[in-house]
Amino acid sequence: MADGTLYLRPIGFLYGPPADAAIEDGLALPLAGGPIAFTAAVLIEGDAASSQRRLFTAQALNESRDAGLESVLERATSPRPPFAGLGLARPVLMGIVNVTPDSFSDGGLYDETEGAVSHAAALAAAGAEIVDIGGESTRPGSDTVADDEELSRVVPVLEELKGSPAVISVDTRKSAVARAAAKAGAKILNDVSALTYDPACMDVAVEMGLDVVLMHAKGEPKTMQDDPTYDDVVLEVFDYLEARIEACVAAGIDRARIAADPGLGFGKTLAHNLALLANLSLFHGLGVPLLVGASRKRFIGSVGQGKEPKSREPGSHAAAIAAAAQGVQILRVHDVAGTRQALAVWRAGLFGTEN
Ligand code: 7PJ
Repeated sequence: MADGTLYLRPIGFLYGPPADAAIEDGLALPLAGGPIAFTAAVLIEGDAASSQRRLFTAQALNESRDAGLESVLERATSPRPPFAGLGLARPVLMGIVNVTPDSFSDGGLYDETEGAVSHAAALAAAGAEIVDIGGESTRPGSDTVADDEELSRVVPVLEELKGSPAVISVDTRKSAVARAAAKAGAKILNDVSALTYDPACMDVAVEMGLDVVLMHAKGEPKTMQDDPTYDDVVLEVFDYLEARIEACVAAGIDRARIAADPGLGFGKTLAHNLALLANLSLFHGLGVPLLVGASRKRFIGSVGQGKEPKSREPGSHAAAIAAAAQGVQILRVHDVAGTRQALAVWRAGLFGTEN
């Protein structure tokens, strides 16, 4: 069956008791260890330039395991160890805390620090198991921020969050910020450049024992939305993330400390974002936990008529559900309480249990 590279896109999901029963009977396979099961998969053979797709039932996959298929099946179905100490059987929410004044600022102002700290505490209280602290805007069109400025925004916030019940993540591309953040208690380095913008980030992650989120982005924030093109966005993003995972493992980062993120909105058109969203299950073939950040992004406004970012919450909840329904383990969101409610009711409706 396998000559070229194989990609597996699980589809036909089962939730709750029928999932367990179907796995038991060989009619379904566990998605990243479960609790979701898949009853079929699209097997994609080839590369971004040219690929063929064939649909298989899980039963057929179970029966025809040649070497190439076996390895991708193993990665897509094996249980994931906890990430940054957090179990992944239910979606984990990462609450977003921006310490990025839009207007002129001296950085690290008392009000700004206190505002970020109390927002982080509120997100944790609302159910965020991770809070992600960022001092550099990487939105489309944004400029880079100097190391000192970013440090003065982020470090005082982290210092005050010591003892927080949530795991602290720092959203940065810079090794100096990552190192200072780790010293101030951050456990996760969330790098939208997948540790490429500042290669010394790799050493910091190894040295400080950080868990890392590797995100795909095409180009720099300043220009990334200037007509991004791909032959096949899904396969290209997959290949990139796979290469970055292997580079990190080769540099000494334990595979169990790595999560991967397709990077919605980072060098992607509306069509690219929707292709990624609709094919998230394929990324379980990376063999690591997945993180997705759709919250309030422009594509949600395009699909769902939301001009203002804050008006994009219902669409953001729906995107979180679309990701969770494909087994994505970590969701990066602004509205933790609202997303939590949406996910709880979605889960209740599919799994038939309260939690
Ligand atoms: C993401 C992020 C994302 C990860 C931002 C925004 C832009 N980190 N940092 N994934 N987005 N891992 O929140 O709109 O999607 S900043």
